[in-house]
Amino acid sequence: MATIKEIKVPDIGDFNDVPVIEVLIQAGDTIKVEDPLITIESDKATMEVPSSEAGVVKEVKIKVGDKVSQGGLILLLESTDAGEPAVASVPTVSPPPAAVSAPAGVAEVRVPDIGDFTDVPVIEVLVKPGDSVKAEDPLITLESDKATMEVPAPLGGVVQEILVRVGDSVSEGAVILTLVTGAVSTVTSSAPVAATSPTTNASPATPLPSPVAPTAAAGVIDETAFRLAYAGPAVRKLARELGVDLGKLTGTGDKGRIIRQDVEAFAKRGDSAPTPSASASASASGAGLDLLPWPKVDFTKFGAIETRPLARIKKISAANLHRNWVMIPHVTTHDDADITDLEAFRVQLNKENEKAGVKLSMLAFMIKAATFALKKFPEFNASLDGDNLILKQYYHIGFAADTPNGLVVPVIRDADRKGVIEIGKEMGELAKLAREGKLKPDQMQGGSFTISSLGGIGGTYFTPIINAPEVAIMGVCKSYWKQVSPDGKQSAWRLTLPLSLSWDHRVIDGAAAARFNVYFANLLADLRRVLV
Ligand code: CAO
Repeated sequence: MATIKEIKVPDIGDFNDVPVIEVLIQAGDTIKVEDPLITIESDKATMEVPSSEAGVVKEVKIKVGDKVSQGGLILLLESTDAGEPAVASVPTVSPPPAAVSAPAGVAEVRVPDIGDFTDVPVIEVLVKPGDSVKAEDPLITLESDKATMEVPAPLGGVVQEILVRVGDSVSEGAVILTLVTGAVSTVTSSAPVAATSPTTNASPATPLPSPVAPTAAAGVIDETAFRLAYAGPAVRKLARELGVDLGKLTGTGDKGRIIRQDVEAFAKRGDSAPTPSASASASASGAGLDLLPWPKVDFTKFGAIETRPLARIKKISAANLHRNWVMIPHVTTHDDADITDLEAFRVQLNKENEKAGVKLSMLAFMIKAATFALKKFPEFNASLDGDNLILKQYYHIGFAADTPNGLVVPVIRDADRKGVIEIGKEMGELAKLAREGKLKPDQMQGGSFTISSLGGIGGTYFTPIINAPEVAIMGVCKSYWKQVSPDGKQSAWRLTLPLSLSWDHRVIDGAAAARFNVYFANLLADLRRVLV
C-alpha cells in the first residue's frame, strides 16, 4: 500500500544551517533506500543525505542554496511497501512520520583552515578504509616547513575511501576522505551503511577494496585524476557504475563541482569524442592513460634484495616529474656553446674577487644569459593556462640542486636585475640551504624558467623534464675541449658546453627552440652581444 511520507534531514552531528549544494532527485524519481537525496556542505565536511525509505518522489521541498538542520523537510515520498510482508500484513500501522532513523550518509572530509599554508605535503595517513573514527580522531598529518599538523575528523563514522596519499600536497578545502556517517554503533549491524559504498555488499567494518576500473566503454580510469576530481560520493559511485572517468569531466556545478548531470551527459556522449573543452580539461587534470598495469615481480625469486622507502622529497618530486613527463609533449634540442672566452673571463673574475670570497661557476653566467634569451623569446618565459598563454614580465630563474634527500629547485628572483656576482652569491646561499633541507617554500616558488646543470659532474647531453607550469628547461653538461674548423681548412681547440633545451611543443615550435638555443649559445660565446 502506498503512503505519503515526509523525509527529513537526519542527525548530522553538531551542524546547523548547513547549505544545500546539490539536489540529487526530482519529482517522479523512483528511489531506493540509501539513494542519496541531497548534498550539504559545511565549512568542515560535505555530506550526502541518503533516503531512509524506498518509493517515488512526490515533491521536493528543498533547493540548492537552502540551509538545513536536523529535522528539516527534504521531500514527500510515496512509499512503496510492497515486498515487505510484515508491513503488508499490518496495513493499519502507519509508518513513523519521517522516521529517518539515524540513517548513514557519506561525508566528504576536507582539509580545514590551515592558516596561510597551501600545498602542504601529507606525510602520514593515519586511517584506512573500514576504520571507525570518532570526532577529533586524527586522520592525516601535514608537514609544512614550519609546523606539523594533524587533521582531526570533524565527525564520527567509518572511513570509506581515502582520497589523499603520502606525498600529495594539499590546501584548505582538499578532500581527504569519505566517511560513512550516522551512528557508528550501528555499523556492525545491518547494512544500510554498506549500501552506499561502491562495493554493495561489503560490511562497513570490512576494509573496502580500492576502486577498480569498470570494463565499460570509457576505458581504463585514471585513478589519480578520478580521486582528485571535485565530486561527491554519489556522483563518484554513478561514475564508477557508468565507467566514466571523472578526471575527464568539466563540472558545471557550483565552484566547478561535477554533478550527476555532468556524468550522465558524458556517458551519453561516449568517451571517444570529448568536446574541445573536455579535452582541455582532461589535459588540465592529467586524465585517461590507457596503460598496462605496472608489472608486479617478486624480486626475491631472483636474489637477495633490500627495500628502502623513498625519501619525502623524492616522493614529492617523483609525482611532479611523472605528471610533467606524461602531460607535457616534450622535445629536446641539443646544441653546443663555445665558452672558451667566457671561461677565461670567469677564471679572471674569480681571481680578481678571490679576497672577497667570490667564486663563480659557469651556472651564474648561464642564469644571466637566460634572462636575455627569455626577453628575446618571450614564449619561453610563459605558462599555459587553458587556451591562454601567460607571458611573464618577470625573470625568476630556477636551478636544479642535487641534495642528499633528492632534487629541489631554488629560484633566483629577478635575475635580469642582478649582476653575475650577485647571482653567484645568491645561488651559493640557496644551494647551501637546499643541501641542509632548510629552503622555505617561497624560495622554490614563482620560477619562470629552469636551468639544470650537471656540469660539475659529467655527461654530454640529456633530456631534462620541464618544471611545470613552465614551458622550457635548459640542461647543461660538462664542458670539454673540441677541435673545430669553421672554414674546413684551419682548426682550433675550443672549450665547448653541451646544451639540451627541452620545450613544450604545445607552446613552442622546433624552429623557435633552435633559434633560442643558437641565441643562448652565441650569448655565452660572446656576452657583448647583449649590448646589441
Ligand atoms: N663544465 C665544466 N665544469 C663545470 C661546469 C660545466 N658546465 N659547471 C660547473 N663546473 C665545475 C665548477 O666550476 C666546479 O669546479 P671547481 O670545483 O674546480 O671550482 C665544479 O664543477 C663543481 O661545481 P658545482 O656543481 O659545485 O657548482 P655549480 O654552480 O655548477 O652547480 C648546483 C651548483 C647546486 C646546481 C650543483 O651543485 C648541483 O646540485 N648540480 C646538480 C643538478 C642536478 O641534479 N640536475 C639534474 C636534474 S634532472 O634530474
